[in-house]
Amino acid sequence: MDYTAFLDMSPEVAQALEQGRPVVALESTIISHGMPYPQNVETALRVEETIRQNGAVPATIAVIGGRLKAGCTREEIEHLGRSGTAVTKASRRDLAVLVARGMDGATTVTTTMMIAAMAGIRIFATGGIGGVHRGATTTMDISADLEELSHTPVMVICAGAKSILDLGLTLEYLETHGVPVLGYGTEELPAFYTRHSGFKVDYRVDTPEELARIFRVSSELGLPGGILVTNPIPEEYSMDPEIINAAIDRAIREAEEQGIHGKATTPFLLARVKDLTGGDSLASNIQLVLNNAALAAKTAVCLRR
Ligand code: PSU
Ligand code: MN
Repeated sequence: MDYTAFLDMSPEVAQALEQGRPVVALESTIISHGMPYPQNVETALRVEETIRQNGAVPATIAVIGGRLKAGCTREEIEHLGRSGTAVTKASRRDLAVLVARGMDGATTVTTTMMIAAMAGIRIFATGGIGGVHRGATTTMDISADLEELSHTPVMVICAGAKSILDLGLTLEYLETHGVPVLGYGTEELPAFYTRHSGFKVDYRVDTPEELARIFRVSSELGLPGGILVTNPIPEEYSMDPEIINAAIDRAIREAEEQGIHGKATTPFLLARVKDLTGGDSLASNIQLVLNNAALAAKTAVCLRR
């Protein structure tokens, strides 16, 4: 197995890793499929800046012209944001075809974890992860993100999962597959736009030092999987649960009526929720990503010590 032939690290990321300096991975589906242009590009650049301000080097991950990129240039980020949904949303099953054909791909949590692990990056910040969809008992729609967390050793720092998903079943799935779910400063699983879901995380952790220690022990024990850190959206940016839940319920009904399925489901629901809440949800989304980037950078700094 020699994936290095397909992997391009930016000079800055390669040098940081070589010198043992902290690096944080970032996904690109959030750029191409998760937010509208130009807010997607602005946010991606602000997230990188936040990581730098907290002492780490950002590595935005994507597939560009069939190359696995660990560290995108400003131009590549602009290209991913401007092209939007014209860029293939790349999960694990897409990777070989995109590389073989020399295509572009916006990496999901799954493929960002894969490429981060190939590059030697251990900490990854994002907004929300995929999970078990509502109605999965008949549709079997379960995000590949959960499977990836069970076998790729990367710590994923997110704001929980959106209630477009069945959060209870998502936690059950993670438990079955041996993925620890940590709450940063909370015992409750945050629900992305809101700090509360009514579900408990496995453990509450209060410092980046402890997050780093848990990750290090997991590696030293030889555990194959990742660790999920759920970091609640800051109070001042959290949304009214009634407004957001009404928008989510309506988006799910529309998806069912229009027969949306497969990889289109998550982007459809995200876009509808954003439209139905008049852009308030986009503002919250941006803030929670910045919040996760800061925590990821601090954790990467501790992990290095
Ligand atoms: N959830 C969000 N925002 C996102 C995604 C999920 O709140 O941007 C994206 C992530 O890239 C995630 C992917 O990995 O959607 C999951 O897609 P699917 O459910 O098709 O596996
Ligand atoms: Mn799916």
